[in-house]
Amino acid sequence: MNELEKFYPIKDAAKSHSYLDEPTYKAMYQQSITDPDKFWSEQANEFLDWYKPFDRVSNVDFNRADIEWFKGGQLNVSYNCIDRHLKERGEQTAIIFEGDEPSDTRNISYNELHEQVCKFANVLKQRGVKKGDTVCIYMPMIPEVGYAMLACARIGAVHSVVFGGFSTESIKARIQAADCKVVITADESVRGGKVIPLKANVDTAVSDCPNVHSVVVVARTGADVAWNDEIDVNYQQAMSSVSAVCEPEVMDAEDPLFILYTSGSTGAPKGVVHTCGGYLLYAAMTHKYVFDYRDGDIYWCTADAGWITGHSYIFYGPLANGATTLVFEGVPTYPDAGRCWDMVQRHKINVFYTAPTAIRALMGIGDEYVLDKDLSSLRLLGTVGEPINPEAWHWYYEIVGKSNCPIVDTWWQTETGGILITSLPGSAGMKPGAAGLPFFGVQPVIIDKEGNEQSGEARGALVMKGSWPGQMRTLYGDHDRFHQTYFSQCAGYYYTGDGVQRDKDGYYWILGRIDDVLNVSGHRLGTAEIESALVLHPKISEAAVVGYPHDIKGQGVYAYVTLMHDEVESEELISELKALVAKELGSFSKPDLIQWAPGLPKTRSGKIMRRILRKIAENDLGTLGDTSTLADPSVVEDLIERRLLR
Ligand code: 6R9
Repeated sequence: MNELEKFYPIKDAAKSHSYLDEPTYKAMYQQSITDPDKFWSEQANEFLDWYKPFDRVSNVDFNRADIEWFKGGQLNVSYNCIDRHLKERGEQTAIIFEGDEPSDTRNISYNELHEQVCKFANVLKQRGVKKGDTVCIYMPMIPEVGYAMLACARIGAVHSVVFGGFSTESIKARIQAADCKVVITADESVRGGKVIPLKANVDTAVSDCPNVHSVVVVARTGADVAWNDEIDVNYQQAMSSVSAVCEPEVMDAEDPLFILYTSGSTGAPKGVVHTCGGYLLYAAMTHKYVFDYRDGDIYWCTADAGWITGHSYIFYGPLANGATTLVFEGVPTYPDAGRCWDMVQRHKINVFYTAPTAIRALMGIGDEYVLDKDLSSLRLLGTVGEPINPEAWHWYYEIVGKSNCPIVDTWWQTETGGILITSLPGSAGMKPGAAGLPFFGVQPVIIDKEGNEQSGEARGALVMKGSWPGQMRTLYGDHDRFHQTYFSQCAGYYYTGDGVQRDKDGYYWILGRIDDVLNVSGHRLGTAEIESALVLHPKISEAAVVGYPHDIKGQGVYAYVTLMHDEVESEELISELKALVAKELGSFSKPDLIQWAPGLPKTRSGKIMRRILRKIAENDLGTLGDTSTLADPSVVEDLIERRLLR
């Protein structure tokens, strides 16, 4: 049967658990489109506590890239995620922490979370951090990363979390771009038994960041690290001497909450800015409805805090809803491939949310690691980050979920703040590989190459009509680039950069990026950044990077490199290039395959024809397409000759 025709109806268990049956979803969706201000005003008052009510629900002009929600309203995000729960659930576990070693686990109650966050906020205040200041967080997945984020939110500082796997160069670039004066880090992080020297990386980075006056260091492993008394602050010591009282700062709904850097198709990473009111509402509301979250659920999202999924669905969404959320330091394959299922069994996880790349990796190792565990606590499974291939979907559904748990395939982006397209578990059946239907207030539109809206079954570029509260507001320090990137491609719409297909039932099937952004293991990598790193090597004159299908990672990184005149090809040079990219960008950006390219296919205006390079990398030579616009069509023959996959 054609995959597009496979359909898994909603099972009774999902129906009876769910908040929303199909008619309720449809009615609410309809209301969210026909009377959005009334709809969102009600939701904002249901989900959040405000110090002062908002004056206006939304004020949006996509032509000018001006987006505001809940203007005039005042609130504090950490108050909404912690303080307001204390009366009813102070002793309830807010965070279950499990370290890299399975024996290292502990529970943090809402009371304890409150104390830690207040103290941490006071430590930051002591170092001079004020409302509006930017703070860089470069941490392992330990509870302190959540304390740090919430402490910033409490005092109105804007955090910029940098993934702990990023290189020294990436941290430096992000500290400088957001002008952070304070960095929060740990001595080391441990993942899968391997140690990453976070503090040493920060030391190297801040040696080029004269504005950084404080580096707060959490002792995770207790390793001996270099210490500079002038700027380094011992977290544990500082926490022991500050007060546990810290009043939350009153913030405007549109004050920035955080910056998160993500890769674009060109140039430097983009500092996506989210604000307090709209973002928190959208994270909380999607967390409740998409995961059918109920009080008492044990919820686990395996993402890292360095990605938007960690922000919205480990910390902000779940904590705003008073949930118990699991923070995991390790990796799914350590000590063995049964780690996740062992954790599900031990912590009685009800909702499990992960990425297709992890599912594929675990599926490849074998069913025995799943089958010997008791997974009966699981009620719902989720995926995010890339399209899930039907084979992995079936494994997840049948072997992990025992054909009893709905799978929510959630499509969204750093820019969207929360989930925009997914089949809500109690209101729509599932199609393996399809993201599904739009969430409330979301109006997906498919446009063709000329920018015309397509109706019914269609294929084209995915854009959004109208705004939703979780939408990003700007790119930090560069509103023109924000306008240019997202609102100039198709006037009046938000341009997602993804290709999509809509089927006869209105389900959306994401086809992947249209631009030059790769999706490697669910991580967004800009080809331009990898190319820039490669040409830093003195022996390389030019580089072009494309993706190719990779069994586990979804996409692998395939680099074509051109040597400087008189330089020679060698295996050593290949290793040097891989190491160079790892140093500049982090190891997951490292090319999987590097092909020598004496010439690259270019148009007469000098644009590299990536379409052709992609086909050669994929060994898909039958459909190279038109090469007539190339300045020198003979380079293509040569590249085909040298291709690495056959
Ligand atoms: C949340 C997140 C965004 C890009 C997005 C798309 C891809 C994410 C997906 C998916 C198919 C899904 N993507 N979820 N593709 N199905 N369920 O991943 O944010 O890191 O910004 O990446 O990821 O291409 O445009 P981000």
